[in-house]
Amino acid sequence: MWKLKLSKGEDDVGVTSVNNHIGRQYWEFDPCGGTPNERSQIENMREEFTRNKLNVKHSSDLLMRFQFARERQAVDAKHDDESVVVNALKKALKLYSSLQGEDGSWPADYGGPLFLLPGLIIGLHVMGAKDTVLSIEHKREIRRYLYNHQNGDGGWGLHIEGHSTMFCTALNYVSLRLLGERMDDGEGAMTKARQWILDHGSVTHIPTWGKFWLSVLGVYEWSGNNPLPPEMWLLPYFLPLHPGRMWCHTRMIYLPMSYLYGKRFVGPISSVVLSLRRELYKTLYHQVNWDLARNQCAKEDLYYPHPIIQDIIWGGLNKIAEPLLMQWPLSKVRTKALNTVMQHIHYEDENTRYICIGPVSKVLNMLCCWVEDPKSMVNKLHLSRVKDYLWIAEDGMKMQGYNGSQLWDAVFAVQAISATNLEDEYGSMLRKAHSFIKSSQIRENSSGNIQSWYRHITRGGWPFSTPDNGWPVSDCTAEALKTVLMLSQMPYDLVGEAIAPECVFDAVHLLLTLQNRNGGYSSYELMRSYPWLEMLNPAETFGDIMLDYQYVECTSVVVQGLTSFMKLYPDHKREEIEACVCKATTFIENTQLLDGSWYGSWGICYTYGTWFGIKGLVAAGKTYETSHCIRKACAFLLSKQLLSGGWGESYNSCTQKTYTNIERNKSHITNTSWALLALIEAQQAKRDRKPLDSAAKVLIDHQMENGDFPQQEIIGVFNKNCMISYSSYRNIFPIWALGEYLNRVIGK
Ligand code: LAN
Repeated sequence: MWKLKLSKGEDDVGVTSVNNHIGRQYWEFDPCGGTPNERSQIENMREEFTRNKLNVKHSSDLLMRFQFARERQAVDAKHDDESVVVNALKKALKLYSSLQGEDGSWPADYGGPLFLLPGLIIGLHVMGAKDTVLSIEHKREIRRYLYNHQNGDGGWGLHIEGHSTMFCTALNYVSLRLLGERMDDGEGAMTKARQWILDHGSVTHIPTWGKFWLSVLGVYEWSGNNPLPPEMWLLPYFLPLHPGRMWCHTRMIYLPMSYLYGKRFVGPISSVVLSLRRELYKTLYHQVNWDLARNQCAKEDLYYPHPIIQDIIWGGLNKIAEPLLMQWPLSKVRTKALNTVMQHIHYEDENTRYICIGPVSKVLNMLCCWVEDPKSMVNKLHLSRVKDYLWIAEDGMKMQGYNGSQLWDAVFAVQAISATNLEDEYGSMLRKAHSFIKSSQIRENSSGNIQSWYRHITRGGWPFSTPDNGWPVSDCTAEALKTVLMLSQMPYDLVGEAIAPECVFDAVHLLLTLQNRNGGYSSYELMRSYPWLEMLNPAETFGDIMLDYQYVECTSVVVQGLTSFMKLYPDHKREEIEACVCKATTFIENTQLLDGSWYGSWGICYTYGTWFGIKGLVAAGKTYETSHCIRKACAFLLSKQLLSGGWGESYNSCTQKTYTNIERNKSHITNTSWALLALIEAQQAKRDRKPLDSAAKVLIDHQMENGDFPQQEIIGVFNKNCMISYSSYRNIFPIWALGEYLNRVIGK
């Protein structure tokens, strides 16, 4: 049976951690684990998922929840004469406390995208490490996952709820082949997938990231790729297109990509590779027109079509620069560039303890290290961190979008629990979470002269996952700051020792250095270049990837964090903080859209953005009476309330940039909670309580017997077009919203 391991690291010899692995989560297979009855219960969950796979795409994280339920006492709801809301909350808190790990975090599934596993499988296959890292059980669960998320038409979407794309269909088909599946399975899944690929123009029409992976594997030619010159890293920093100025995720992905491209690296040509060359094309492999294929892309994948200027630039680089750089004497420049790139890769690996900033760069860096030196010790360290990205639920084993969402979920959870005002009963949850949050802060800057590695300071920041990841995020830092300050005001007996003031000051310092000139906050770093750089975004499937743009979410949370800090430490950097908050508030006001909403970039979508918009303005001291922005925002939210009393926003809102309801006007508990929280914050109760009452009723009606809430449609997003799971939100946000409702609406 699969078992989730929390905060463990002793098995991985040589793997280091800055906080003794607190918050690390990974799955291990124990052949003797569980009773036969338990194993058959899990099998039933899996069968149930597969039976329903075309209707419900989102798994409910049942394996983790099953394990925790087994380890804790069974939860039975208390029925007494307390009000319905208090009862619902107590049940919800009790259930959620049973889902908290010993380390104080709430482990949860952070899957959703379907382009991540293929990178890992291709990478491990090329390195010859597939069988070392993936046991038979891993492979079985990965196959289960891939089949479970195949669409009815035979293809795979960019994420679990998306329409079929060439990118994910071709890469997942290839993954299944590398995992030993046969090409021809009659009328089966593989045949259908291959038919989908051939019907949509074959893999010559896969987007650039797909072309890249297939080239590494040896089933596509490098000449069919647009250039990714590593020499970019040798350019002077003042140029706006220097990679050091790009969004850190894009930079850290194009870094290893440029290494493999610069080397034209191709993995070993095996029989399955040769067979794939026949399976994936409509013509013979040696007859493919690679130059034409460079710019081909299936329409299903085309979210961000290339502007003409890109075709001109890539064409020029491809025809003129590349041939020169591959030959003496300019090949010396190439060698130098490749060396520089490799140094940056090692720097990132060491400073993230081989986790790397994200799932794509993790696999690419690992592959580059292996290409550089297959015998190096570094390979082992990289392989030990692969499991940090793998998660298993009833739909099978997936690769997550990050090494978890540990810190982010914990800070929201603490705020949700506190909002209920029932902490006396659930104080132990807060105490454990408190210590978890304190030990997740990043205590040091990255090594060496950080500027030469294009790194911002990191000391005092909080990451999205664990401090071993080493990359603080502005809103994670501010959300954590707010949370530890709130906890520091609570009784020691209830929540334990308050955070040390130096740690708080470091966080504030970091936040002050992260403000952009016009007041807004980006995700990880300052916005280092100009928006026109987006014209050079080569990834057809993702929007807004070139720069670390400014976001209402990040800006709002910083305003909230700094204003709560000022209340407790009125003398510390007072003027600086006031100026910062003032500029940030203006940024929030200026980015409100005409209809009164804000576009949320990391949650779906206008309900999420508007919740942050309102919260930020309220934290800055604005009210419904004094701010027309808040008035407009309330009117916007009320206009989107469904007849049922809830809100339910489809992920099409993010891609299409217009508010769209989920099909059949279904309400979604997370959207409903965000809207309810926003309206309460804007003191809707003083004006008209009815919309709040009906929203609260929707939440309560959705609650299940055991206090849990159902997993509904996917609720997170990135780069406009890819959705991602936040599996704790189904508990956190109904608790938070009902808690506020209890204390600020009913209690009034
Ligand atoms: C995340 C996850 C967390 C998220 C929030 C903190 C919620 C947000 O408020 C700021 C941005 C951030 C940190 C974020 C950025 C983009 C990430 C890292 C992700 C959505 C998780 C996965 C995604 C990453 C870019 C995936 C790799 C793929 C690419 C297309 C570049």
